[in-house]
Order: sequence, then C-alpha cells, then structure tokens
Amino acid sequence: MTKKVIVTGANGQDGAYLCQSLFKKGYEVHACIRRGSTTKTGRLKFLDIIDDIHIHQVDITDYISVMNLLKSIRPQQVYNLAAQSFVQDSFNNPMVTSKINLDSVMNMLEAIKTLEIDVKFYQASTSEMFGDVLSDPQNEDTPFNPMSPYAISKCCAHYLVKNYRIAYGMQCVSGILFNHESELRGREFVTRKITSGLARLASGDTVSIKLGNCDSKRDWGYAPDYVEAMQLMVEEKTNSDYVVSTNTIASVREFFTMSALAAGFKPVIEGEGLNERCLDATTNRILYEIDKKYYRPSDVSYLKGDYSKIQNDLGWRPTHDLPAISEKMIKFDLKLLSGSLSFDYTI
Ligand code: NAP
Ligand code: F7E
Repeated sequence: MTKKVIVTGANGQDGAYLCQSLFKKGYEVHACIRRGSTTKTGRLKFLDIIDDIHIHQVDITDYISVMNLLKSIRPQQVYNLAAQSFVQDSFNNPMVTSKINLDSVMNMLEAIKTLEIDVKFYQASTSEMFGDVLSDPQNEDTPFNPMSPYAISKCCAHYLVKNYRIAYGMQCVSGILFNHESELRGREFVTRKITSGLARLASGDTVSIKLGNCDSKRDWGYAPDYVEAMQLMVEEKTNSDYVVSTNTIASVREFFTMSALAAGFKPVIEGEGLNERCLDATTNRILYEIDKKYYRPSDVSYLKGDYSKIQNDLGWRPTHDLPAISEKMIKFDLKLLSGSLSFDYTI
C-alpha cells in the first residue's frame, strides 16, 4: 500500500527537498502550505514536482483545520517543518514566532491523539536550542540554553513532542538539525545573503554587502543530505531524537572568504569590530562592510554538532563539506543573475 505523508512548510527549503525525495521514493505526498492571497509554491515548481503532489492550503495554527486535514488524509507519516525560522525576526515578532513554532505542534499532536491515527510524527528541532553552549561538541545529551525567542519556541515544541511520546506512547521524534544550506536557501540567511551578494558584485554591481557578527561560528551542512536524515528517523522502529550535523565549523568570515574565492575575487579583510571590511585585491572594491543593524540582541556565537548517534544507529553521514556547498550556491546565484536559470521562491 502506498504510504501517505503530510509535509508542513512544504515550500520552504527543507520542505521542497523532502517532498521531492519522498515522491521519488513512491510516497503519496500531501504538501501543506499556508493560506495567502497567492499560493507560494516557487521551490516546488523549481524542483518540478508541483504536479506530482497534493497541495493543501491550511492554517496549522488553527486546531480545527489541523483536525480536518489529518481526518481527511489519515497519513502514516507527518513531517512538521513549517516555522517562522529566521532567528533575527523572532526578536521583532516573538508572539508570531511562538504561535507558528509551538501552537501548530500542539495542534498536530493533540489532533493525532484525539483521532487515534497510527502515524509517525517528525518535529523540526534545531541546534539553536543549545544556544550559549554548555558543552562541546553538542550531542543528544547536551542541555539546552536558548538565546532567542525562536530557540525558546523550538525548545518548548521539543519538550512537547517528548512528553506526548512518554505520556501517550505516541510515535513522535525530533531531529536536532544544525544549520543546513543549499541553492534553495532563503536570502535572509547569512550564507545565501553572501553568495547572492557576491554573484551580484561579480556581475558588475558596486554596492557592498552589509553583514553583522562575522565571528559567529556554525556547523553548516547541505540541506538535501539533511532531509534524508529526517526520513531515516521516521522510518526507524524505535522513537529516538537525533543530532544531525557535520562535526566541523567555520565562521561567517571564513564562509565569506571561501565564497568570494569561488566567485573569482581575491578577498582581503582589514579592520576590526564595526570597522571591519573586505576588499577585492584585484579591483580594490569593497565586498563587505559591517552594519550594526544585523547584530542580534543576543546571538549564538558557536555551534558544533556530534552526529555519532545517527551514524552508528542509522548509517547517516553528510556528503558535502562547506567549500562544496559554497561553490554550488555561488554557481547557482551566478546562473540566476545571468538569466540562464529562473527561480523565485517568493512566489
Ligand atoms: P524555511 O525555508 O524558512 O521554511 C519554513 C516554511 O514554513 C516556509 O515554507 C513558510 O511558508 C512556512 N511557514 C511559515 N509560517 C507559517 C505559517 N504561519 N503557517 C504555515 N506555514 C508557515 O525553513 P527551512 O530552512 O526549510 O527549515 C525547515 C524547518 O526546520 C523549520 O521548522 C526550521 O525552524 C527548522 N530548522 C531549520 C534549520 C536550517 O538550518 N535550515 C536547522 C534546524 C531546524 P512561506 O513559504 O509561505 O513563507
Ligand atoms: O545566521 C550571523 C548571525 O541567520 C547565522 C536558521 O535556519 O539555523 C539558522 O539560524 C549567523 C548568526 O542562521 C549576518 O548573527 C552575521 O550568528 O544564517 P543565520 P541562524 O541564526 O544560525 C538554525 C539552526 C535554525 O534553526 C534557523 O531556523 O550569522 N550573521 N551577519 C548574520 N546573519 C544574517 N542572517 N544576516 C547577516 O547579515
């Protein structure tokens, strides 16, 4: 029998890759998208799967809508990826962030319990929950120390999933995923902001990129690898949470430098603090400058994962290192600017 799967946040970076991967494996994919004046399906269209999956416009912050969705589809698996996922925005909009990131999880779990559906539920937890880290590297036993409304909403959702598993024996797991990027990454996140900005500069534009905290270090992986990890977690018989990471780190500055080299620049960094900037040694043009508006009220300075558990239990490991990811993103952004490729995830 064909397995039915619901994916929320289906037109996000991970949602789109996940829908594509699930469809290719023969699942009946029900893609859940938020209602708006226009339906945003840009990534699903780009991956050429829009006609292969079922699209549902549902407000997952509304319990009745979630009940109706689950009742009508009766899926075997639910991947809950919808979120206000931009950490910086969570400081400006903490209530909206909590509503989507926590209430929707409560709605899903409560509806599954009430309907008594035999379903495996996946929650998109995050390395941001480790926050100001309390041990290094971070694994499944590392205590949380969240530093933003986003991270706090995700911690609450994480504990909620754990509680439904313990209290009601429900099949629900959380993947604690470290940062993962790709050609389909949103432009507000620093990696894509950098690669799209560098492509713009390489194509002749002269306005420098403005960045915030370049000392920040992250464990960056490749999104298509990470959606495979999600599926392994959902397919496994025991209900266990897993860290998904690459076990390597780079600073924002290091990511910028490798991306600038991939775009054909010769980056030279000078100055410190707010006076830091990066020049191209060949043309003397400014590639980036610091703008304090991109600093966060409280930032996470360092995250490094340990993926031993998922490697040992489920055989998962990352297939892309950061220079390879950066090069893919730069090439993609250069193609978009030259017009040889067309993609707009905002529609
Ligand atoms: P993303 O690209 O921002 O996608 C999030 C999706 O959620 C978008 O499609 C968005 O819809 C949807 N959404 C936002 N508000 C909604 C609402 N009120 N109702 C319904 N849908 C809503 O994020 P991502 O990178 O794919 O991440 C997927 C999930 O993993 C998120 O839960 C994120 O918090 C979590 N996560 C991400 C990372 C990472 O590094 N990428 C790491 C750990 C955890 P629109 O398209 O309409 O805006
Ligand atoms: O920031 C610094 C910024 O916004 C990374 C989400 O997917 O991963 C993501 O959250 C770092 C931060 O990602 C700029 O201060 C410097 O320290 O790309 P980001 P994030 O906050 O790590 C986690 C795992 C998630 O769960 C989230 O959903 O880069 N930084 N200058 C900047 N960041 C941005 N966005 N823009 C800058 O100009």
